[in-house]
Amino acid sequence: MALPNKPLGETKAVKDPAVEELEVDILIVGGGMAACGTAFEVKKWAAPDTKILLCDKAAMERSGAVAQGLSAINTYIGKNTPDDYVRMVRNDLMGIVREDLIFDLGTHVDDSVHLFEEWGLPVWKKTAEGKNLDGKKGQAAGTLKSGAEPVRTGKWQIMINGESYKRIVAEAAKLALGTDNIIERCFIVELLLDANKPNQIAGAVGFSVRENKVYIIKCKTMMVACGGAVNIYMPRSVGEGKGRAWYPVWNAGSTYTMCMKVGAELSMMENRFTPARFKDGYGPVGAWFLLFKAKTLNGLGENFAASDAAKAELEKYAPYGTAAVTPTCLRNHLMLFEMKAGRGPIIMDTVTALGELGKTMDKKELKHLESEAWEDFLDMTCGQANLWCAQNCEPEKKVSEVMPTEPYLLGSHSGCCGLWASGPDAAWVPDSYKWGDAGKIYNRMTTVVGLFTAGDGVGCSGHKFSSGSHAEGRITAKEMVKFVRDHADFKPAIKQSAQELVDMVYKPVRTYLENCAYTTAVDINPNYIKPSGMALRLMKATHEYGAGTATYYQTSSKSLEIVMELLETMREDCEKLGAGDLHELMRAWEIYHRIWTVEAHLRHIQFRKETRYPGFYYQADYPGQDDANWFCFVNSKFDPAKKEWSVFKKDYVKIIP
Ligand code: SFD
Ligand code: AMP
Repeated sequence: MALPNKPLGETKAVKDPAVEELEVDILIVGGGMAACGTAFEVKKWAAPDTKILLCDKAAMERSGAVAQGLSAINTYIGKNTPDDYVRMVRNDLMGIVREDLIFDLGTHVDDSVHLFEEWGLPVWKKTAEGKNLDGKKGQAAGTLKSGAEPVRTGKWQIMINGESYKRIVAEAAKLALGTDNIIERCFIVELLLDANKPNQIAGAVGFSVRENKVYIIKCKTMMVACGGAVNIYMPRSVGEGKGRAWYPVWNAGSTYTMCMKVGAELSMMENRFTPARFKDGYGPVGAWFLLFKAKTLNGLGENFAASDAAKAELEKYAPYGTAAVTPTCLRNHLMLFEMKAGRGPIIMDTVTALGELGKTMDKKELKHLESEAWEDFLDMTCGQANLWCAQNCEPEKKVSEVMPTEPYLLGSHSGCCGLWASGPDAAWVPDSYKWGDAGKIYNRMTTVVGLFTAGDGVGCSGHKFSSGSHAEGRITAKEMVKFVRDHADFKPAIKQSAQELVDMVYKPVRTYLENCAYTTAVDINPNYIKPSGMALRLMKATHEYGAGTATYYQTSSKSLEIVMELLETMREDCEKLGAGDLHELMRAWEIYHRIWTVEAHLRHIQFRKETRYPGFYYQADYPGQDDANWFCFVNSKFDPAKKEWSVFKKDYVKIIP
């Protein structure tokens, strides 16, 4: 159930919160695109007496990456084929991907897009004369399902009027699951293994960010879809602009940390995403490149991507670099190449692009085109539109700078880090790619029995985007229902007592309350560190040593050694986090999740002795790709009993020619 918005100020934390203990069959952690897919689908397959619960740290209508809305759905297969979709993803991610997961997604994703349209999301349509119809006109032109043509920008992307995208998707999820089965403003802190069955999930513990209350939830099976990780590196926006990032600032790596801490295997955590974005406002570039056909120029006004030097650079990374569409990391690499050579900054030539398109338009159509340029940002990154206003920028008259952002970790956009998840139960899927429990295979289950994930959580299969994350959540729903049916006798038991769990979750509050009277300024105290201080400490370390923007995304073996030591101290010092109110308690757990996640990221970079993704990061001691030794996945596992990490190789299997 949704709790009302808080009154002015944050709710003070108390030493002893109320405790609510719940037991369900299926627990959904997260309320974003993937979790909404699960919530929408799950009851259709479950027996009527199945107990299901969803916990979201925020309010589903505006939680996760789609909170502000979107202007495009980046994965719609339409007249393309799932095989081709696999080839596109494989090329963009420099060859090493899980083709089973990608193909499986490609066969399901369009159904989610058709549902979004049915629920009221306006999808742009193309007329027989090649004109674009958006808004109500697009809706009146018929649905995609009935055969109407979408407005394609690239081969895979379609345009929408998507300011209310997340509200629409959340409404359907809530209606299907029932609001009594949803707890909003509930931050899940840790997952809990079963007391009797090794490596099996049995529950989770979290707390309300609106009331002093801890939730202890037992379950037979669970999916964790808490998105990716943002603010793990120093953002480019500081001071007045602080708080802006491209990916959602409120996703703190909870998916990766919580799952890895119970022993789930991670894969490709070295793969990060540093997208090229409009400078300072973080406006996405896709619509500008693909819909408005804009070009980027270097500081000398040259179309550097078409130069001979760029071609030679791309040839070094053949066959990816020489493919028809240059992979995202290599597009960044070319930008960085220019900037490092002193030919920056990089400019998005909005003026020429709109001028060219406008040549064949009448006055009314031209006005509409200009409004589309604004709406692209107003629908998904309104801060960028604000910045244009603040800088007197009319894109048809004044160009804008673009810049690669600080690194993010994610598995659903143009990156592919995440959990090592089982593929579907099909003969064409290699044995090493599918697993489950007691002789059954469970698609999208992690290596912990009963623990599933989707969206940003599933590794090695990027380019799912919003639609694919929703579809993957729906796939997971069916598998969890199957798991519950197959494990009808399983009685989850939690090792820790309720008191131990409450003490763990509220430790930062206790530390604060016991020590805050010692100093006059509550933020400065020798006995605790506030989460905001810890966040700055983390960002400084990753920024300088972990291939942040400070070094043009370059790191080295020595730098990695240093940052690892810093991270270890940070983890130790997290014992002394202090939180005076519930918001700060959330911040304390977020920074804890971020530290673990970024440590996994850097451990993977340390292990992979090559530079597989130039433009995303550079390992200076191992420049270039080394297919002979590294054409494989890198996986890692934290052993919860021994408290030890291991990092190792996993074979890549090519499925689609
Ligand atoms: O323009 C806890 N994305 C785009 N997708 C598209 O299809 N088209 C686009 O146009 C895309 N672009 C884009 C995109 C994202 C953003 C931020 C911008 C632009 C500005 C990507 C998609 O949005 C993304 O792929 C999916 O949303 C991923 O789905 P999912 O479910 O994996 O993550 P989520 O939606 O962020 O949801 C996370 C949920 O977890 C909750 N949560 N709950 C409980 N306890 C915890 N500890 C929790 N931690 C997090 C969150 O509240 C949220 O509900 S463009 O750039 O290309
Ligand atoms: P972005 O706005 O950068 O997140 O990109 C949105 C979509 O467009 C994603 O599917 C990208 O892979 C794709 N895209 C963005 N820029 C380009 C480009 N220059 N060439 C081809 N595809 C692109």
